[in-house]
Amino acid sequence: MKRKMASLMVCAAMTAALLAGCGSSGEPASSNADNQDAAGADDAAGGDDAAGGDDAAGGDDAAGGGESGEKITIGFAQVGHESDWRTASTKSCQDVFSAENGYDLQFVDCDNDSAAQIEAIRGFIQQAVDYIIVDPIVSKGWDTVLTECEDAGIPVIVIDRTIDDSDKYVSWVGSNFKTEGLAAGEWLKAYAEAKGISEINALVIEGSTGASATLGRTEGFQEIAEANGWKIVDSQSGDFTEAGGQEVMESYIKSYEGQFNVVICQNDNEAFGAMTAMKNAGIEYGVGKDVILVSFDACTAGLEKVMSGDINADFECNPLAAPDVEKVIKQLQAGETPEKEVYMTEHWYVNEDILSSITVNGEEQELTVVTQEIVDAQY
Ligand code: GYE
Repeated sequence: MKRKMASLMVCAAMTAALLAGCGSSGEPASSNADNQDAAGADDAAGGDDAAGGDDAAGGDDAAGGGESGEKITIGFAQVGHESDWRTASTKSCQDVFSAENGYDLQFVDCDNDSAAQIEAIRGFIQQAVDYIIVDPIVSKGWDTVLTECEDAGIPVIVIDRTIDDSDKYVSWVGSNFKTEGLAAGEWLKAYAEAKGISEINALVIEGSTGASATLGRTEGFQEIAEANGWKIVDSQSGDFTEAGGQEVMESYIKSYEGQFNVVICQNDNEAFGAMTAMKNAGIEYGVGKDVILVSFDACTAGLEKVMSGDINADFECNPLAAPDVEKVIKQLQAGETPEKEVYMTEHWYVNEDILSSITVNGEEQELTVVTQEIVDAQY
């Protein structure tokens, strides 16, 4: 209950922020940073520099080259536009780093192309932005370009997915994906026990290959599967998209019909695709049906499917990192050293009121039954 209240309060605060923020409109497009002036060209108005205005360091922007009153320029190399989660993440950044708040946001949608993402960052270096935000499509291959950022004196803030082969960034704000995978496993274990299901034959639809979100969720779930002797019948990438989820599920049905009783989708959009494939094949999934369906993200549309009983459990990944990223930038502006790692708060959502909590990493964590109120408050 306490966690639920906290969640609702955070959401209420976000709604207020969204209303106050008034979004800029970065178009999903190619990796050419030059045409991505998402924050608009009305920089001259910058009287009420919200980010710089209450700058503890005083007039001069410590990190930027700008004089007092100038906007803080941020280059944001976003993964793409593959999912509801991604849309919420982009909106969060565009709302917080708006012109009204004192920022000039250069937004680049990298369309899930790692090479394009590196080039976007090089474009930001050429533009001499004050800060770079990157959500790394894949976890490896970062040291060279991050060294270039360091040499240019541009602080890099990583959001969401992690970088595993370089530490040349000032801060990372995101989620513990392995914990999410462990939570899904612990929930399934407790749920199967409560329902008297003795055998688990699971199909996994993974996220994009090489993404830390995929690696962590896979590792966490596998750990619990191995410890309990479950069979993972197959595990393939659906690329975090609805079309990918449907395609993988269709091929799973061809190969394994009648041989699975659990489908684990590593995001909501894949779950929607898997639902379509199962529906078309006449396979019944969800609460009280033949196949237990588990998802990650818990965006609004995912929670609606939990409430309707189509998805049994959904493990939240919070996409609203931008307010925490802004805190990091304000600390840098003030000459302070931010935390190297900032973890988002998230919740585990279920349809049935039969288990109140699970134990993850030795810690008791609440399960929240989805209600309309919760759906309405979600991003
Ligand atoms: O789960 C998925 C998105 O990196 C955590 O990427 C993120 C994942 C999220 O496409 O929906």
